[in-house]
Amino acid sequence: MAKGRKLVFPWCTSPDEKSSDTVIFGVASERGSRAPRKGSSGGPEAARATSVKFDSVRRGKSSSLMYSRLGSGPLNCYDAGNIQKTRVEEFVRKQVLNKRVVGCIGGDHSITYEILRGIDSCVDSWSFVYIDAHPDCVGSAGRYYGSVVHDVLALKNVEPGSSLIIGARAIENEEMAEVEKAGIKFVGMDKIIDEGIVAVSKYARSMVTDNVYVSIDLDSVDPAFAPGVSTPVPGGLAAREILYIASTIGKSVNLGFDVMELNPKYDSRGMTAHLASLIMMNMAGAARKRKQPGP
Ligand SMILES: [Mn+2]
Repeated sequence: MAKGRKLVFPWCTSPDEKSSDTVIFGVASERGSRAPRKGSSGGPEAARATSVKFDSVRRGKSSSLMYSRLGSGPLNCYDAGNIQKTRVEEFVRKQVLNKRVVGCIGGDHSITYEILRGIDSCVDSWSFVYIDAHPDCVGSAGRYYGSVVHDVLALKNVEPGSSLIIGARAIENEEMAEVEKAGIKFVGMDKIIDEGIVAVSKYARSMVTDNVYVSIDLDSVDPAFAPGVSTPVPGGLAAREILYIASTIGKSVNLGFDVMELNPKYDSRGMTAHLASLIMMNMAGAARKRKQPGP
C-alpha cells in the first residue's frame, strides 16, 4: 500500500458510496467476545491486506483482479473503511434506506446484532441465514457473541420461521430449546453430509422471505480450512462449500451479509483471511445480481 492511502479490498472498485450498490465496512472490535483466544479485532485489517496480496495481480501501474467465480465482473462495491461498533446501527440504517446492500467484515460476532438492529428499524419483515459452528442462542449470560440469535429474536420485524441456522455442531441444551421454540429451521452438519451442500443451499433459498440477511461465522468452516478463528470446532464445512453457499444463498440476499470472527493471530499464512475475502466477494457478486432490473 502506498503511504497515506487507505487499505481497502481491491475488489471494491466503486469511487464512493453513492455510486455503489454494495457498501463494505469493517468493525475492528472484539468487545463482545468471551473467547480465551484474543485477536478478532484484527480481522478487518488482515482480510484487506491479504486480499491485496492474493486477489489482485499488479502489472506495472495497473492491477488485475482475480474472481473465484466465472463471469463475476465488476462488483460495484465501495469499501467505507472501519466503523465504530456504536455507529454501526445508524450507518446500516442509512445504507439500507438508500437501497444499498451492506457487507461487514468483523470483529466478533456480537457486531451482527448492531447491524440487524439497523435493518430491523427500517425493514418490515425479514429473514436471516446464520452459518456458524454455534447457534449463538445463549439467553442466560447477558449480551455477547454467544447470544446474537437470542437477541435478534427479540427484534420487531424478524421472521424466525423463515430463518435458518446452518452448520452448528457445538450446541448447548438451552440453545436447542430456544431454536425449537422460535421455529428456526436447523440444518446441522449431519443433514449437510446426508443431503449435500447443493440441496441445503436450495432448501435455504426456498425457506427465506423476500428480505434476506446472511451472517457467516468463519468457525462454521472446518479448522483445517479456517484455523484463524477464536472458537474452532472440528467437523465443519470445507472452504469450497462455504464459497458455494456464498454464491448461491447469496442470490437471495438483498439486505446484507457479514463474515465474522476472523482472528489473524491464529491464522496460518493468511489462509483464513483470504477465505474471508473470497466469501465476501462471492456474496457481493451474487447479491448485486438480484438487484438488477428485469425478469
Ligand atoms: Mn458466532
